Amino acid sequence: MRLILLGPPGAGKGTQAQRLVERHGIVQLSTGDMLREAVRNQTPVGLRAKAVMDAGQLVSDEIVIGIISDRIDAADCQNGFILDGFPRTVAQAEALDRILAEKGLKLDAVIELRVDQTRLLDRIMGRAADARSRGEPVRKDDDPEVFKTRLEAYNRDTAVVSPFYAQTGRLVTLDGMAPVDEVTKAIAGVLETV
Ligand code: B4P
Repeated sequence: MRLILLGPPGAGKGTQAQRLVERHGIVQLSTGDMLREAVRNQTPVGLRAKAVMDAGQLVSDEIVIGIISDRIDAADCQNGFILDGFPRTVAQAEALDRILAEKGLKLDAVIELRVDQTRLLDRIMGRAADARSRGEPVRKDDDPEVFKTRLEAYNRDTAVVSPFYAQTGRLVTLDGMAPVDEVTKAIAGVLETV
């Protein structure tokens, strides 16, 4: 199964992707996690991405497309994958179509989690509070001011990705404001039909 989860920052893409990994045993490809790992390991990509991510901006298409293109070739992706946080621009979506076509692969589902923007900041602040209570570091971009920039980047560059898939009849939109278990059930319902 090859699946894309779309939605604004804090929509629950990562939360649902982890549940799908547990249930279906397919790999989660989170560009956010991959970039954070690159930053931690101070790789050349991480060194270029750090300031951009900390400011809540999007990392360049060139970097992110390169990461995904290489990752999809790995052995653990041969039975499928969940893309979480990618594509975030139409250029990334077009590149993904090209990459998959070259490999003779197709997408099974593109699922958008719709959440009112007024609810997103509360979720992100909740994630920061959870991290603090566990004594874990809080993500630099889980800060109210940086979050504003992330939402602006979403509205400017990423919101247009859903219509890109809708045009070709590939988009299913679900209510991402429902409790986590209900969103999981709704996603399972979509996957039964593919
Ligand atoms: P990401 O790591 O993708 O961060 P995110 O948008 O915050 O994640 P998500 O929507 O998965 O939220 P989550 O499930 O955790 O990106 C971080 C940065 O990396 C970007 O700003 C950018 O700089 C860079 N980047 C990544 N991909 C890129 C790309 N393709 N191109 C360019 N740059 C890229 O949920 C958030 C919180 O809500 C959690 O606390 C969760 O418990 C809660 N929650 C989830 N579902 C809920 C529900 N149904 N009800 C109530 N709470 C819920």
